[in-house]
Amino acid sequence: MQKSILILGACGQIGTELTLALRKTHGNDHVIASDIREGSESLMESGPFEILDATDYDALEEVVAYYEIEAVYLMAAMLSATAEKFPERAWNLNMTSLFNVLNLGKERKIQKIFWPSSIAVFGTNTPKTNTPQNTIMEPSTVYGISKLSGERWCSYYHHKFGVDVRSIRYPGLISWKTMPGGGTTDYAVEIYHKALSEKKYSCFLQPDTKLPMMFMDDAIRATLMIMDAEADTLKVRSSYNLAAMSFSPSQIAESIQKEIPDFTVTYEPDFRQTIADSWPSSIDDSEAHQDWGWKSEFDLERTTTEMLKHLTP
Ligand code: AKB
Repeated sequence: MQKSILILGACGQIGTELTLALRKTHGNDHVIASDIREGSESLMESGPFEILDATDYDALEEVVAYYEIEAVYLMAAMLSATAEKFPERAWNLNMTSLFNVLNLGKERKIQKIFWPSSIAVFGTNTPKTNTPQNTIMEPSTVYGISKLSGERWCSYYHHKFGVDVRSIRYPGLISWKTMPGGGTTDYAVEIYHKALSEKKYSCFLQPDTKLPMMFMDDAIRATLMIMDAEADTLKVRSSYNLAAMSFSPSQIAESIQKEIPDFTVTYEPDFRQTIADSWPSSIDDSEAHQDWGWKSEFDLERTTTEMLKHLTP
């Protein structure tokens, strides 16, 4: 009998598209979406869904046993900006959910785990451009601290208990199906919506703040690729650097203005500026290229074309 896949946090920005992509490959009935709230129509109607809190070990164990789950994608997390407002809740959600899934792996109740890390693991003392895989890591945000700790636990569970956990350090993600929530890179999605609805946008970062970014199709493809890779090709068991493009708010504004010439942007940096200033502006992802063949496909121009095409009413 074909075993199933469970997505925790399936209604979020990545979870929604990941669930739909996995359902396409593995069949709708074998990909179980779960979250603490219901999601989009396409997600809810295309396959099984469970209300599930990823921090509740007993409930999670029950769903894993019921559906004969083989692989878990843990996409539930509190992102950087919200985590600064609720540090203990962020730590509890981000760490308890990870321990729950790692312990299911240790007890051989599941065989494979995907857990997302982030460029937030880096800090102000990290080399800012072409940031290497292994470098100084001193995150200054609650979210970054939880992601760096999580990476160390993934590596520990892999080496000590043989848990097959795989991870990517996602850059900021740009998508049109589901809005992001609570991140510092969210401006790069909001800006497209506002360009179309109001022809103006007030950006919470400065015009020249360059950050690593990726279009969602690339992010989903990378996630499926690392999960399909042969276990022994994956030399990094903390989390892989991953890159596609880097741009600043003024550069994304310019690329939108090529299509909507009267679009204007004003800049009113808030507390998220400090978070963005602590992150790299570009990432060296050569180990992902070497180990599992990663190569991005979407640059800023192509991303803008896709975003405006899909969001235009
Ligand atoms: C955030 O901005 O918090 C996230 C991230 C870079 O991990 N998008």
